[in-house]
Amino acid sequence: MRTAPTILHLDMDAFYASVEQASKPSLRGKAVIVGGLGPRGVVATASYEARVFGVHSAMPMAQARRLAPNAAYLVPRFEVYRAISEQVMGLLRALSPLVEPLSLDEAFVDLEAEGAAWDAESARLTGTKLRSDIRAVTGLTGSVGLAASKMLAKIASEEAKPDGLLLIEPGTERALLGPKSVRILPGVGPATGDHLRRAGITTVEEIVEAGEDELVRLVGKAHGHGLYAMALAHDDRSVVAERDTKSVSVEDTYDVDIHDRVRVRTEVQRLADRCVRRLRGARLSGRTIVLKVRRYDFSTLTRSETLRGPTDDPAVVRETAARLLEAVDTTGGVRLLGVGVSGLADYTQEDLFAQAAGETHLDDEDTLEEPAREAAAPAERRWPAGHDVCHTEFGHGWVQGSGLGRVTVRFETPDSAPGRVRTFRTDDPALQPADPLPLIPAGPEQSEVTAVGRKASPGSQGTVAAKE
Ligand code: TTP
Ligand code: MG
Ligand code: MG
Repeated sequence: MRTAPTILHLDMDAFYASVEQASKPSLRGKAVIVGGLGPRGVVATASYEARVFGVHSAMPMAQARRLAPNAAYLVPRFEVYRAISEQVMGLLRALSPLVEPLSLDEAFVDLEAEGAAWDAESARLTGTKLRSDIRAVTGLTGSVGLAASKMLAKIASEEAKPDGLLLIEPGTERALLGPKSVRILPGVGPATGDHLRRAGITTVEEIVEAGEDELVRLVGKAHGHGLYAMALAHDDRSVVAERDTKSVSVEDTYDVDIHDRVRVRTEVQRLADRCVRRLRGARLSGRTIVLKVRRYDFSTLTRSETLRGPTDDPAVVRETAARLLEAVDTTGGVRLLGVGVSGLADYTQEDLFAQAAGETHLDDEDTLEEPAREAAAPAERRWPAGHDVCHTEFGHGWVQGSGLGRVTVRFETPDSAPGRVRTFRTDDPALQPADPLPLIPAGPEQSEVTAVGRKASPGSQGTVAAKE
């Protein structure tokens, strides 16, 4: 294990909810809950103000509504979270080539890789500067943990939350861990926690006291050794840049060229299913579906389509691959076919997104995986809570709620004062869905993008109309 606290762990504070508060001035300092609003929806996250009521991630939305009836309930805006995540990851990559993202809002960084830090003092300075850079670039807060191992760095950022930094000096790890609950150790969930408690072990210290043999006896060989090592603060895992897998794909080469178009289609479906099985096996999902075709003359084509969000749904991958195939001429015969998914995302996180989006028929338009829907949509317009809209007269705003043919919009922008609420008919032609606005007023290099974005929504009067 290294001797300097140069492994950094960053985790953004109440990430989705903070983004929503930064976007919507009227929600700052308020209880905000983001997640699926349909009957079986779950909470993705809650602002710290909402956590006071006991609301937390993965809780059924119905329960959250009972605990915090007056909170603002919003459907996630993934494209915004993803864009901000990219900004944050960019700041991390400027510190070191060794950045290991764990989810949209979280990553490990090895600060020693390129000399960003070498001892406690330089590590602290780097962590402090990172937090202020994140704030300047995104307008949001993230918490930083610094330690000599991944496990401790992550525990440190958790302890530092919200909006803090904690550095664990090498040599003090065991003193720090000792009195804490066993639940602080990675992999110790409620079940293991209960099991250990029944054996009289509630703190990390008590794990050490019980000894390795006793621990193996209690939780089995597989976990016992690891748990004991963690209790001693032994963790040698290194920071691994990126994921090993950037895409998941399968392909088949055929002994005899396939000429029959129907057979080609069937093969593509089969490959799509196999690809999804592999994707799911790796607990991943992805946004870009790739079809590869090698023809009789060895000419090889790849065609791809990027969906609006990550998927691991076999039906979606199959349909997309079939659509891609329609654009490929296979008349001379095919000797190889492949289907792949790239633009991979963390399944465990994105899966909850998928639920949040998929289960909310009425409120949620941000379906992750139906590019074809856009064409068919206009029949009945839907207004997901929290999503951006633009009104020809009142400018930019967001949907506060909808139902019974009415939609309520609050007109405000990230840099306006809290705005006013107005109600419209859901089919009011003056009201249109809009692109999200940047959280931080555009700097010189961004201004062009923003200008285009604003122009694209013709009636937008920006902040002027949103002010009371
Ligand atoms: P977390 O970092 O676990 O939580 P958080 O950023 O909301 O709050 P904290 O200050 O405690 O870090 O997750 C990051 C985002 O991932 C979160 O804002 C929403 C999403 N998410 C889910 O969709 N479902 C979940 O169960 C969890 C834990 C997170
Ligand atoms: Mg977080
Ligand atoms: Mg996180």
